[in-house]
Amino acid sequence: EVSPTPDLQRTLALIKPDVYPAKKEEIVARIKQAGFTIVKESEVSFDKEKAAEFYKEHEGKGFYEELTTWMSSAPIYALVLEKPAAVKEWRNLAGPTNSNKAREIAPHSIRALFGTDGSLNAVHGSDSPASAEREIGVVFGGEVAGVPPSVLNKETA
Ligand code: RTP
Ligand code: MG
Repeated sequence: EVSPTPDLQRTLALIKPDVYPAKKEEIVARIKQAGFTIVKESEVSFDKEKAAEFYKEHEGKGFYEELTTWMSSAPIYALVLEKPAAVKEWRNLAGPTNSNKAREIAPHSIRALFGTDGSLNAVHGSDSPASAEREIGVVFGGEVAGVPPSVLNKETA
């Protein structure tokens, strides 16, 4: 039998050092208001090596050194979010990468409301289901990554 929510997904959200902890409660409230289930959440601290692993897709880009230094400079807040189409839905709620552009074209987005510019932009969101699985594994370990158990159970029942 087909699952009632066949596109149920998980994604990784990070509340970045520019707004953590000051804006954490306001951002989490918006996440809940948008209908995401928070599967797991925790303050985490990246060391430089962990930040480099997390952002390895950007290795060699101009902003990579600054980004990994910044993301390992202070604690952040990580959340595994679950919802149908969670990857796309969380990126929509976060808004465009550059907070100044976000204020122009998505003024209610989290980056528009809480971010500063193209680098200091308040939150992270995985860019695909495969990225979400990898990133959740980097941050929380393998047990939270992958297909939600409820979906697996329905499909294999
Ligand atoms: P994110 O991964 O953080 O959800 O954001 P994104 O997909 O919209 O952006 P991405 O291209 O993956 O870049 C990752 C993060 O690197 C910083 N960045 N700085 N100064 C710059 O030109 C620049 N470009 C990107 C941002 O913090 C961005 O979120
Ligand atoms: Mg990205």
